[in-house]
Amino acid sequence: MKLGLDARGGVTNELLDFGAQLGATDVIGGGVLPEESGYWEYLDLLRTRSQVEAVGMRLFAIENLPQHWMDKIKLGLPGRDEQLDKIGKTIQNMGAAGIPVLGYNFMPMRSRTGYAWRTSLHAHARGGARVSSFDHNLARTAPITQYGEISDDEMWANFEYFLQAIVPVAEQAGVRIGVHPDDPPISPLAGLPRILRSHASLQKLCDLVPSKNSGIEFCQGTVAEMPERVVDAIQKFGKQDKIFYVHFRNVSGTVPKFQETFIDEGHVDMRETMQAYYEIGFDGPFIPDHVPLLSLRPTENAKFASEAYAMGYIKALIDEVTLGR
Ligand SMILES: [Mn+2]
Repeated sequence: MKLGLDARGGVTNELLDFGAQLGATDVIGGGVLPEESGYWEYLDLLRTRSQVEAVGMRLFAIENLPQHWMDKIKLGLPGRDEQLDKIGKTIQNMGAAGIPVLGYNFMPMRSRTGYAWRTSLHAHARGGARVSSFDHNLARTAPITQYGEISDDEMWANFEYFLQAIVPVAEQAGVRIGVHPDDPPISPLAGLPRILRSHASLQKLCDLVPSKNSGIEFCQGTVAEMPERVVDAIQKFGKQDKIFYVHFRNVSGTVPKFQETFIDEGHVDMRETMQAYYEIGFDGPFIPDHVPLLSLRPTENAKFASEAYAMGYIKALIDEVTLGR
């Protein structure tokens, strides 16, 4: 089990030094450019890997394809086959460049602040640190989007179409693709279904197009927003080798209403979950996710401090569980 660095916003040398100094060994990267072509070039991917390895870490995964590379696939619109071809090209290029995992999602909407759909960005964790929250009562009146209302069955059919096209490419390229559960795990929102919202739906994904190259980007925070027990999901999917890497964060409450918290103040016992990963033989990286923003200035420094708190906590749990200290 390894400490990972969250470089999803872009791999920079400053961030890599920060991660290496905190003891991270693996990087979850993102922000590979350019985006206009609809796929990533081999050489851009290889250079990102080389940049990470230059500081002694490993580029474990690239997380998230730009939403406009996948929107037609997700919504079943004309033009989806062209998008599928380009995603296949990205996966082939990742394999050639030696990047083993692609993290993606099948969430139909992306807001200005990201895929996680939140009703407030100004909730407070301990001491007034800023976090986001979700209250379904506030979201029930969300206007239907330009895509109208789509059923669960249609969305599953779109997902199956995606997997049938892409999983064989991933197998051929030696790349594993892991999907993030829908955050928040509740459906529909604004008329659009959110299909990966329970342990049963994650199992359905695993069984739909079965492959050792298709699994889960296990966002423990999102799983903790589901009413079921997090430890049960770790055991269930860990034993099937479906957990590719982990977003290790905590929340308070489950759908229909929850808020994000510091790693050590939500409703999930993080020590117990770390023990569960260890016992099922999980060997991948853990990265922080949605860390509460500390009230420091400038905000750029606060972001580093907020990440560092979570990373130190994760490393201490890994050391305690694996080394007994
Ligand atoms: Mn996540």
